Amino acid sequence: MSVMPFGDKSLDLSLPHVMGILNVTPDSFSDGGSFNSLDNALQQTEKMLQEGASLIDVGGESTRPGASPVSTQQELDRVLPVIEAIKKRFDTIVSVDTSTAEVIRGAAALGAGLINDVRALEREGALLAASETELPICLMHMQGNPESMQNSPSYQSVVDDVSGYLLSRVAVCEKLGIAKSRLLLDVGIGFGKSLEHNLTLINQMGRFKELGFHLLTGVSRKTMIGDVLNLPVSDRLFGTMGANASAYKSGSRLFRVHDVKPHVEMLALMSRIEREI
Ligand code: 7PM
Repeated sequence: MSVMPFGDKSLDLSLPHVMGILNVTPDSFSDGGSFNSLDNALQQTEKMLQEGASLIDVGGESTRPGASPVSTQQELDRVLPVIEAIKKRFDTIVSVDTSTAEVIRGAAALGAGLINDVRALEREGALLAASETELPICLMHMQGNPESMQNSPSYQSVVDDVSGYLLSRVAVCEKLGIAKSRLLLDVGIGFGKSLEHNLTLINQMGRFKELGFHLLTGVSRKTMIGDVLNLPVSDRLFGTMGANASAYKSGSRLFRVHDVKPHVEMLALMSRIEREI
């Protein structure tokens, strides 16, 4: 048993858990912005919870390669009403996908249970805001910024560079009094990485498990799946599940996905098989 508190709830991270993606951006690349209203957001949330999601990840900033930045006010307006409505209506954990201090504070005040930051709390004020919430934090690696990160990603050794970066962020967090037990790590698939970099990180995910942190994987429908299979975003589910099954075998226990039901079922089998001796 390895129980981690997420605000008013907790999860046993010796078992796999699915985090359902709820994009509240008007330009979300694989849902066409169709959930960009409170009603649609709640309907999508209800469906993902019925399908077995343990958390709902609410994000209002598109971090798509080449995306332009959104203002703090825009992000607050998109994200906070959705978090408030979900916490009012459903008994679940809401994760907030943000790098912005004001959004971190606002989300925590509304009952969010996890801070999920693709910038690993590097933005001005984010570290202090996150530390004061006392919530768990997912630190993700990204090389560069969303506007230009896919132009020419390069590493000396992708595994050593990404793990070195994540450990440096862990150290910064510890300086502010954030306990290691509050931190989750994520290699950041697709964030300033070539296909080979992404494949190596998944192949070597055991190296990240050895660092002694819980791991989150976000590979759902990403370009690397499309590049291997030569398939559009709409046809990347089976490839996504292969990548996530591999990450599970290497110790990842949280899976950020669009397609909840197939992953809940796949992970139930992975987990049961692992328990048999
Ligand atoms: C448009 C393009 C919208 C790309 C969203 C995205 C991750 C994440 C994202 C991840 C963690 C996506 C990305 N990806 N948070 N947020 N890990 N922790 O493909 O891999 O969903 S946003």
